[in-house]
Amino acid sequence: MRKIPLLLVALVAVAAVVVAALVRGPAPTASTASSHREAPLISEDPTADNTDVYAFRSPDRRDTVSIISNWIPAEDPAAGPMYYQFSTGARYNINIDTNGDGRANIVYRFRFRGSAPLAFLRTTVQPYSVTRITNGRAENVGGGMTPPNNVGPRTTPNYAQLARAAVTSLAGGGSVFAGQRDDAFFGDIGAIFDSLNFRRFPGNAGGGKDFFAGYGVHSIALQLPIAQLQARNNIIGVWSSTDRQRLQVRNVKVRTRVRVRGRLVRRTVLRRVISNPWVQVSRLGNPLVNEVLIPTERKDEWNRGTPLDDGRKFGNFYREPILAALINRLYPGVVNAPERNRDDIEAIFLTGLPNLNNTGTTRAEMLRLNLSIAPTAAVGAGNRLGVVGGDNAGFPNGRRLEDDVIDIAEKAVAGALKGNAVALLLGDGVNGNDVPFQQTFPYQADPFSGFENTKGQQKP
Ligand SMILES: [Ca+2]
Ligand SMILES: [Ca+2]
Ligand SMILES: [Ca+2]
Ligand SMILES: [Ca+2]
Repeated sequence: MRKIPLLLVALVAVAAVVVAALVRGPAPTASTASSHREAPLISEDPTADNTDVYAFRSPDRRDTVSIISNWIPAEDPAAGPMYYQFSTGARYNINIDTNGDGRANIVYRFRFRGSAPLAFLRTTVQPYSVTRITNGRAENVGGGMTPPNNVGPRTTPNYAQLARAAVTSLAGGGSVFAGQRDDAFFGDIGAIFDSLNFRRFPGNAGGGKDFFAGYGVHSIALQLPIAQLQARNNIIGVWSSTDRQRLQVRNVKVRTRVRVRGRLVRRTVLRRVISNPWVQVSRLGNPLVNEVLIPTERKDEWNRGTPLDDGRKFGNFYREPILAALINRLYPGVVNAPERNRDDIEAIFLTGLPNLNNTGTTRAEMLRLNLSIAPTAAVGAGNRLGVVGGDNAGFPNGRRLEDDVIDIAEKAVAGALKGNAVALLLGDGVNGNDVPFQQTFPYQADPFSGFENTKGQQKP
């Protein structure tokens, strides 16, 4: 009997190692930024790391909303032979709240299978399934195949055609795409993390270097009929999340009969119970929340939480943003960002803006989109500053690919909506994506090929 505790200790020790391995995932890659590598644990698990979420009314199909969620930060298109792919051990979720209570009414859940290797390359297609969970009721609504990653003209010729062929229909309406894309996010991360440095003053004067130019992401894109969502006041709240399975080993006391010297007697014994519950390891609604509003020691907790936790546990970080204090410390007497009572920041992220996309008094961090506001005529044609620039079809009313959320966030945190004129001069000098977006679903550009290897340059 004395051996059992030792065995259990050994098992728990092994389990702890396995849990650590499961939750941490594969080796880290070099990159940064919107929600790319923003928290300690998730930066060690890139295939589960949500980088950006977009939600906008589709300019070319106005009766639909497009929701795009990206994972795997800063994919170098030339990084073979193990090219990037969705994790087969993760659940990828797109969550939609349709009644403003901060809880998802509709979840689109994606599971991916492994890809068969092509000789020594791993860049063939990945099959996937889509489950739609409506108020807790799950139904399979289809699935498809990712296109391969864009390796180069000899391996993946006619890439645009390969990618287009990967768009498929969902049962009950809507379209879906999953696979590698050019990262639509843009920004001068190198300057920003150098203590909010600027290459040219004032910050919005251009001259920034787009860290993300030439890099890809793995993307899940949905296009859904607006009528199907039945959203209260036509406003939805959107976020994406990733789950992984944890290996849990517990010792449970059980009353049972055991044989002692030939006789059955009642004893309490320890029994090992092994389970594999799903746990959320990453989430993302609005851009830059975990990145700049939540302090580092709380970022992992934030990734495990729900939108309602933002009101309950993190509310002060919205009302007293650490970025405002940082701006004032780095540029004393210049910007004078208001540091307290930031009801404007709270409204943008937690309740929605009055007369635009407010969903009531429940404080929950979601990307809110008022679907009754008409989209711009074409993809990429909106004012990059969105609502701050007088264009209500853009961030923080949903988020379009062209919305310059770094400039908007810097201006907003510095007090643009509170009448601070200096705030309007802030920006990182990168005003748009390095390549044009597509005018049809799934909208983000085809990824650069590994053969092109043009990181930081324009496509030829
Ligand atoms: Ca992230
Ligand atoms: Ca709800
Ligand atoms: Ca890009
Ligand atoms: Ca910018």
